Amino acid sequence: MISALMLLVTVWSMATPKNEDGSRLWLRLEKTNTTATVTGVKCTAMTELQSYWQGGPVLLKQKKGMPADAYAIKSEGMKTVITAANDAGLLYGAFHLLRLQQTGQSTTGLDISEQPAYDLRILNHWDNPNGTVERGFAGRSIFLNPDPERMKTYARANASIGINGAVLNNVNAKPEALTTENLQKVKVIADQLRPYGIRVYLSINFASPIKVGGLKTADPLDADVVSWWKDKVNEIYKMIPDFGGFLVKANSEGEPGPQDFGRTHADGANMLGKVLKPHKGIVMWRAFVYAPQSPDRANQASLEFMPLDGQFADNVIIQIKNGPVDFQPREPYSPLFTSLQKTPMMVEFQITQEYLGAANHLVYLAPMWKEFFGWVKPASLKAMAGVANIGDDTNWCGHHFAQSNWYAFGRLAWNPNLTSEQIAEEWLRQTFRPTPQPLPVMEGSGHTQGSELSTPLSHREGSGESLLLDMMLRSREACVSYMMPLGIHHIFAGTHHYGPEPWYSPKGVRADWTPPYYHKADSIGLGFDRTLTGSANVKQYPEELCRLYNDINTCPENLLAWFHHVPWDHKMKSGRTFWDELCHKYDEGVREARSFLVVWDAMQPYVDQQRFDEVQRKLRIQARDAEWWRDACLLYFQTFSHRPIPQDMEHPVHNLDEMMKFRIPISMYENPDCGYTK
Ligand code: GCV
Repeated sequence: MISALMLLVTVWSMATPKNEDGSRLWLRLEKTNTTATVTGVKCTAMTELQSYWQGGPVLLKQKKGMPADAYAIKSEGMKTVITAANDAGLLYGAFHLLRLQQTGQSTTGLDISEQPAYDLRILNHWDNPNGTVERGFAGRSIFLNPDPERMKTYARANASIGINGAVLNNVNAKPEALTTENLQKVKVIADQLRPYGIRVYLSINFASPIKVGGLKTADPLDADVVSWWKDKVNEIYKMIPDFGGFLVKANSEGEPGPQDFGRTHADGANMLGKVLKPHKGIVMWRAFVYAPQSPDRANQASLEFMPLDGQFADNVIIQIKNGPVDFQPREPYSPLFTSLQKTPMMVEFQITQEYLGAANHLVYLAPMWKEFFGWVKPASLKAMAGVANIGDDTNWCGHHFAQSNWYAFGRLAWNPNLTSEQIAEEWLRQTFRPTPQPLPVMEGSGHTQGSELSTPLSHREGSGESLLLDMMLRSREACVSYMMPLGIHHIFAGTHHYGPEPWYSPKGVRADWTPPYYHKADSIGLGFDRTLTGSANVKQYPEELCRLYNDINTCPENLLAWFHHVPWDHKMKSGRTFWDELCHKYDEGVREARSFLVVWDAMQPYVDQQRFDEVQRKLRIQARDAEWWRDACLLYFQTFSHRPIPQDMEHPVHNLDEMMKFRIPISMYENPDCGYTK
């Protein structure tokens, strides 16, 4: 280990970097002293390049007929020509060029053409009118009193990775989102974001005609209701001519919807689609629905939406979470993605780490999103949405490394074929390397896939950058291992979802909001039987996958307890019993989390002190939390398995009864200071 860590000393920067607070995100190019020569179309691309470009002259050219937002960058002698059909395309081209400069790549001999995979690359902010952010772990809403400088950085950061839309408020939408007073605030933000190609959208409360308009009903087929929405939409477009449209959470978790009036999701969505259509607005209608009485929550969305396939208007897109339950550390894909045939769909990823350690754990999410794209063809989707992890914390995301998830989301929405490695490497170089230093040679480490946890990170060789890269790539799998390996899911603390509470089951709480509903631990085994003889959820998948998942001997082991009630003595591929394997997985996760700390500690000379200290503090919390997760889950499940913890692993160091009494006094709007520290 020592030799590996010493190696990095030789390759990463030697100068001690100045303290940084993370407020500049990955946009750390210094303004140039002399204005760069940029000619052609006068737009934001020009001002960006004039301020930050250090190379030769650049010409910005408009070319009709190119796809919207696409661009070409070509070197012509000393000059670089960026061509695009619209200002946004030129801006994306400019940021591409700046990225090359910032990551130390060649900026000559260029012949690049890029086109986004999706027209709509959108952040969903879950911000409330009082400034709280649901599942937000980085402070309060940036939109409450939008500071122009901060808005500009937000807009630049988004544009630099191709994000072109922002839903400004929580899907649990307060009706006041649509009051004239609020719309005036939205207009101010829209004006600030427009120069960077970002359109604003709003989440709406389906009962707004009653709550804001004073009508007696919000029935989507009622003429007065339709006319109220028409007037409201006209009012919005008068203020914000390029307003993007509405995001709707309807008949879900207590939110109102068309079913309250005996209508379907299609009736509700199409009514809104129709009033937005003349303005070119769209409706993003969420498929996140589940009923308390359902024996399997994972079945619910397909049951409600499949009968409506083909009934949605052409400016309605069904927004579906990547998995069938709820942003768990690992889920299979939501079967709606392969079942809906005649309905435009978009995926909703969660960038904020509601279920992945909030802003305390370093978990790089690109591997999780790439896993989804291994199941669902990118081309089968119309758009990509990500629940933002942004707040008014100085470093925007609460954890310096959480910025990489915002970055990765944007890059994947632009090009889902990029690899997790490519994106992490780009981000690391821009975020931690001082410029314009040459990049270190990447050698020796041989990048791993996220699932290969066999060689501890702290025993691997490589440059500082490659060790950090490896750490990022392993972090999601590590998190799955120490939180809920082998297909276990939703065993989180009741309300804030931070730590483990597999036992949480208070009287009166909906069963599907308690962990025992999902893990079903008993003397026989552990896991949710979703086979054909269980909830039959496997049947919602294409035949081949159905067969694969249905058989306990062919089901991928990392989804075993998702699809099966696995007997404690079930033989795993490793030769171990399921119980022993579970114990080892948890322990492997703990060891991984500890190794991140070792790697980071070795970075001290090469990272500025402030960010070094802040990340180190978080990694310590993560390592302790990993231990807490392992101990709580294994000791609790042991009360069902009645089997010993294997001798060849570290044994729990905490007491179950004490962990069961432990509470973190936080709401769903806060990041915990730490987890269990006893
Ligand atoms: C915005 C989960 C979260 C809720 C969230 C909901 C949703 O249930 O815990 O905070 O509400 O998903 O995505 O609508």
